[in-house]
Amino acid sequence: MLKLYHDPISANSRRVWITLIEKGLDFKLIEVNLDGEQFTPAFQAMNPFSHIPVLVDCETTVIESLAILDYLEAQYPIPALMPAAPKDLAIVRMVEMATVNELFPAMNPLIAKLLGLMNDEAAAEQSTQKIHRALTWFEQQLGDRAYFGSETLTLADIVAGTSILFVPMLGMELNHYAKLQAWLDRLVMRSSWKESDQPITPEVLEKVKTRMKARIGQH
Ligand SMILES: N[C@@H](CCC(=O)N[C@@H](CS)C(=O)NCC(=O)O)C(=O)O
Repeated sequence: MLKLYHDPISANSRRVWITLIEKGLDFKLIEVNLDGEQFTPAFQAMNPFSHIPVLVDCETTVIESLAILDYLEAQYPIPALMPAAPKDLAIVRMVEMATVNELFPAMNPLIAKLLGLMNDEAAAEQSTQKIHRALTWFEQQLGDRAYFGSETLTLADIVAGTSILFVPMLGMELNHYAKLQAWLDRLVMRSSWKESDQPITPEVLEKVKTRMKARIGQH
């Protein structure tokens, strides 16, 4: 059986979790306690970089969430979560990459602010502008279709959706992005999203804050 090593509050591992559900696969979730378990020899034998998610499929171990999604799509092609037309394929890849390379880094300072770990208004404003730029671009890529590059769900929806979901929590409304808001509403109605939902409670925020503080050497 497939095994997913994960943390329920990680957007990086949730994208794999949702893909496994959408593909209708049998899998076992193994929670990794990121307060140190990722540095054990047993875990590092799977991922020397000490990061979740890790997918194990019999003899095959795959790290890096986007590589895991590609593996799942190729190994378990039905239902397809990738469009076939070159232009649509490009949209899916662009949206995946822009999520991890543009949106995520822009969100980090605002997450630090939300957690009370950063108090630089100029940096927060700059992040807000970068997020608006990203959201405008995402909405253009969506166009009038139900999903990115397709009328059915794609990997881009899973990758972008699990990240854009956090934007309102950072104090930014999606009101100006009607198509994106409608798309997000469609996503969260799916059973895969409901099943993998982890409410962001004050306890969860505290856990994230403690971990971030430890990483940047504050106590
Ligand atoms: N590029 C990696 C990023 C994975 C990643 O950053 N995982 C975080 C959780 S979201 C992690 O394992 N952190 C543990 C640590 O930093 O010690 C991917 O997409 O899989």
